[in-house]
Amino acid sequence: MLTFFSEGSRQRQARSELHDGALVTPFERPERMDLVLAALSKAAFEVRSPSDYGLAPVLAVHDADYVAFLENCWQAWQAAGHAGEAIPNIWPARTMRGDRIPQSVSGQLGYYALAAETSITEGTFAAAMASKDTALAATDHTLATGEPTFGLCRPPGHHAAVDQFGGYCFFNNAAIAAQRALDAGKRRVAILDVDFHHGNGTQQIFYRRDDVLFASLHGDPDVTFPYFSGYTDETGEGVGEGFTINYPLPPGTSVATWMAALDEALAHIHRAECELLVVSLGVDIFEGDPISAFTFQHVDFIALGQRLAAAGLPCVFLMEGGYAVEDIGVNVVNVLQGFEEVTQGVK
Ligand code: OKP
Ligand code: ZN
Repeated sequence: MLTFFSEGSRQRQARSELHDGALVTPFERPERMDLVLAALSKAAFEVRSPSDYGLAPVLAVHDADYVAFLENCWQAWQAAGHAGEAIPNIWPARTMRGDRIPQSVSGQLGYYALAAETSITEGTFAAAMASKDTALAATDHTLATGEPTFGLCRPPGHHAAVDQFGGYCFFNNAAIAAQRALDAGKRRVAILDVDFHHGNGTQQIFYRRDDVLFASLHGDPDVTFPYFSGYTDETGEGVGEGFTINYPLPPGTSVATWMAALDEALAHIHRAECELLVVSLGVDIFEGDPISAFTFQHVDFIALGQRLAAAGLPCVFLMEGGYAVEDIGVNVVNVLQGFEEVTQGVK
């Protein structure tokens, strides 16, 4: 399967993630990409660089003030004389005002962040730009050829909302891709999010729309990040009612139960007459993932790819999470090869 990857993704070199009450080396680290690239190369996948699509496709789903904040944050943080990486520590919480965007970068970080684990650093904006270019190039290739395509996006995107970053995400690559397909003439796009964590950002961007169906299988937010999104009663609003569907599953959920939920999600997508499938491909559903709690083995990722292919839609895979660093390459390749086995009739 043709893959797109931008070397620009390496420009995010964050040192700090707030985890378990300590600043640790981020789980979302550049080595993840090298391991996926090595596995792709071993499987003889062709990897191409995306072109530069500029900011217009980003502004089609994100607010301009948010994008400007991300672009300027690191410089403002340094100008303010802070020693470490830019990390929020105050929010417009429920008992305070949410209608003010403070002048100070510290206040702005709280306004535009949805969580505290994700720092902003020198190359963060550039890497986010590279990541959305990867998503757009992959989408364009599928739109032009009908062939499945893999976008090795990094940083990931599914937690990024219209005007908020967090959960390692800055620009919502899947949302940018889906909007691109609509702008190219597709009438309805499905985004299927199989990452362990709920894609709250993707859901929020399309919550009141019926041209993008968002379906997600994830750890029950009652006990799992992002805690405040991903429950079954979130089904969309207005014309978007019925175009969001969530399958929260308890930690330790068996692969058989997970696959049954996947089949329900695919049936829902089928009924909605979608013309393109964008898969938010998080492989943190792997049993060995250090920050997740599902039970996928290597071989189960092949079955996942096969089931996705059975949906019979043109398909764009976009990388989201996956942190069991040694294993993410094989897990990603297994999904893509499982998919190709079905679409190409290869065994
Ligand atoms: C990003 B993606 C562990 C708790 C979770 C943030 C997880 C972000 C996941 N300290 N912290 O969905 O894979
Ligand atoms: Zn995840």
